[in-house]
This record gives sequence, C-alpha cells and structure tokens, in this order.
Amino acid sequence: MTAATQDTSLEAAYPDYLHCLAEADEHSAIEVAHRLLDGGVAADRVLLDLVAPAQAEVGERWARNEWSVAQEHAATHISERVVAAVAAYVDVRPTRARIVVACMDGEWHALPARLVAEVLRLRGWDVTFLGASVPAAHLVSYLHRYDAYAVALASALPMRLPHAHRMIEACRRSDVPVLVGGRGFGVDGRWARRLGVPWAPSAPAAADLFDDERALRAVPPADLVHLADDEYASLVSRRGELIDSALAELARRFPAVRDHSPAQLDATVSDLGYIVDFLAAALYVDDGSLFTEFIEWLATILGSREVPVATMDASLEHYGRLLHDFPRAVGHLQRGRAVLAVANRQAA
Ligand code: B12
Repeated sequence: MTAATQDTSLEAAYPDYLHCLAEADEHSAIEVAHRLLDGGVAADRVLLDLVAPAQAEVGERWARNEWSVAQEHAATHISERVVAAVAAYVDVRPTRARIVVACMDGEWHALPARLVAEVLRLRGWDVTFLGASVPAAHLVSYLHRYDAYAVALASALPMRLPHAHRMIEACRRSDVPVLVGGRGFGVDGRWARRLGVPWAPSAPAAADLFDDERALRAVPPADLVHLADDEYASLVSRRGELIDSALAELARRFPAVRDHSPAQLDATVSDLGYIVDFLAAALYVDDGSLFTEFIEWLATILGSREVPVATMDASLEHYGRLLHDFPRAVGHLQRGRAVLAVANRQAA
C-alpha cells in the first residue's frame, strides 16, 4: 500500500486500486474502497469512477496481450468482491418497486449489470439481480411471478443484438417495460433505437429513466424493414457451412494452419464464427459500422498476438465469394477489407 491510498480522493486512489488488481491483492483493493467510503466519497462514485474504469483498463491490457486471461479473471473477481463490499457498507433498505436486472441470453459480462443493479439499489429500488446469461423464457416467467415494475437488460457484445431483440420482445409481451444498456447497443445507443427500445448510457441515466414511467413506455417502433430481404436469416442458417469452408480455405492458402495445435485451431474457429456473428448482427440492424468497428477491434487483437492480418483478409474475401448473392453482406465485407488494409498499413 502506498501513501496515495491514505488520500481519500478518487483520483489518488485509482492507480493504487489498479495496482491491487494487477497484484491480485483482494484485501488491499477492498481497503482502498473502504477508505474512500470512510472519507465521505459516495458509494455510487466508488462503483462508477473507480471499479468501472479499472475494469475497462483490465480489458485494454488483455486486448494488448499484456495480461493473460487468468490475470483478467483474477482482476474481475476482485472487482466483484469490491462491489459486494461497497454494497454491504451502505446497505440501503428498498422503498420503491421491484426492478429486475439481467444479462441477455449468452451474455457473460455480469459485472457491468451488477454495477447498474447496485446504483439502482442505492436509489431505493428493490433490485433483483439475475446475473449472466438468463434464458428469455425463464426471465419472462420470473417477471410475472415477482410482479416487476420494469426490467433492465444488459449486453456487452453487439453480436448478441438479434438475441437481445427476441428477449426484449418477450418481456414486452408480458407488458413489463424494458430498458437496455451496455456497450453491445453502441456507444450512443444507436442499435437500441433500431430495435425500438429505451437505452441508457449509464447507471444514473437508467435510474432517471426509471423515475419516468411514461418515457419508459413511450418508444418508437423497431425499424427493421430491411429484414424482408432474408439476408440475415439465410446467413444464420449457413453459419456452420461458412465456418467449415473458411477453415478449409485457410488451410489451403496458409499451410501453417494445418500444423495448428488444438488450442490454436479452436481460436481460429472462434474467430471465423465471430466474423459470421458480427456480420449477421450488422445485417440485422442494417448498420455496416457495427461490422467495421468489429474488424478494427479484431485486427488489434490479432495484431498484438502476431497473427498475420492476411489470414483475416483471406477469410473476409472467402465469405464474400460464398455470399455473392447477398448485396448487403458483400458491401459490409468489402468495407471490412478496406478497414483491414488501413490497419495493415498503419502497423507496417
Ligand atoms: C471482465 C470481462 C469479461 C469477463 C466477464 C466476467 C464478468 N463477471 O463480468 C469474461 C471473461 C466472462 C469475458 C468474456 C468475453 N469477453 Co469480455 N470483457 C471483460 C472486460 C475486461 C470488463 C467488463 C467490465 O466489467 N467493464 C466495466 C464496465 C463497468 O464498463 P461498461 O461495460 O462500459 O459498462 C458501463 C456502461 O456501458 C453502462 N452499462 C453497462 N451495462 C449496462 C446495462 C444497463 C441496463 C445500463 C442502463 C447501463 C449499462 O454502465 C456501466 C457502468 O458505467 C471488458 C473490457 C471493457 N472495456 O469493458 C471485456 C470486453 C467487453 N470483452 C470482450 C470480449 C471480446 C469477450 C469475449 C468474446 C472473449 C472471448 N474470446 O471469449 C467473451 C464473450 C463472453 C460472452 N459471450 O459474454 C471485448 C468486447 C469487444 C467487442 N468488439 O465486442 C471487451 C471490450 C474486451 C476488449 N477490450 O476487447 N469478458
């Protein structure tokens, strides 16, 4: 513990807190949070201005290949313990209706949703936190059984948007207002607007929206007329065939792929699957930026792990050939390849 943590300002505590995460020092991390609370820093600021940015930094370090998955897991576990410690420290009794907070089906980023749940609890709501990957049918029956005032759904991954939409519709059918949030809906919530669902950029903004039931229920309809071209549905039905074919093409063009270890092969198949899933999500919301942002991200991840960009470009080109009858998909893939070419030039 350095002298800085004796200070009760968030700015001074932040580097020490990050150091605790890096050293997997759970005890000191909780101490940093307690010291801030003892010094009068509000609990929601400790959650949103200490724990949240530190977690984002954890993600950056993993993306740059500076931290292993194990280091990321250790840090995330500590953040979860700190959130629990902050919640126990304040222990607010609920005075308002029940709000259910859950992650979309297939979504394992539970910590961002947990932060939102705790901030809502601090505002007096009776919050039930259901955690990661909640199946739609189970969520809906839960909402009925416990007479929820509203539900907050979280998603960190844009590729889950089609699933998110099904889940949102299922909640709507049971007449429970839905609010969504998380980086999966775009930094400005533009994909939430496409799905016709209220979105909040942060936990405090969500709390404000829950205060206004009319605003929560007054949402424009989903804007998904483009789905009539069937490109999304056809792509999804061909997912397995596309991945198998792209893997065979990679092995043909890059002989080193044939010598991949089982773990490397798994990672390659996952990446080929992500390309299809992000492409499908871009078709679903009809927004090419969803796909190009993903390609930029994947280029960074693979670049920092010294995977040649040429293999990724070959896969985009191959998918483009197989999907030649799908003009929207071909357009997204072409723009993806252009983004890759720029990333490649910058890296050279
Ligand atoms: C921890 C972590 C994990 C953990 C999650 C454990 C847990 N208990 O949460 C595990 C290991 C499971 C994981 C898995 C994966 N992850 Co991850 N993960 C992260 C990491 C490092 C931190 C997440 C976090 O807590 N962030 C802090 C929160 C507070 O920030 P936030 O999400 O922006 O949330 C704020 C607002 O957006 C908003 N908000 C968030 N949710 C909601 C919900 C509502 C209702 C509202 C109103 C507001 C709101 O309020 C929050 C507080 O201010 C992020 C990095 C990052 N930058 O976030 C990557 C990150 C999200 N993961 C990523 C990826 C790729 C994955 C995997 C695909 C990796 C893999 N190859 O397997 C899997 C996918 C698993 C799945 N299907 O869900 C990428 C996503 C990139 C992309 N292009 O989509 C990121 C950005 C990492 C990176 N830098 O590349 N991950």
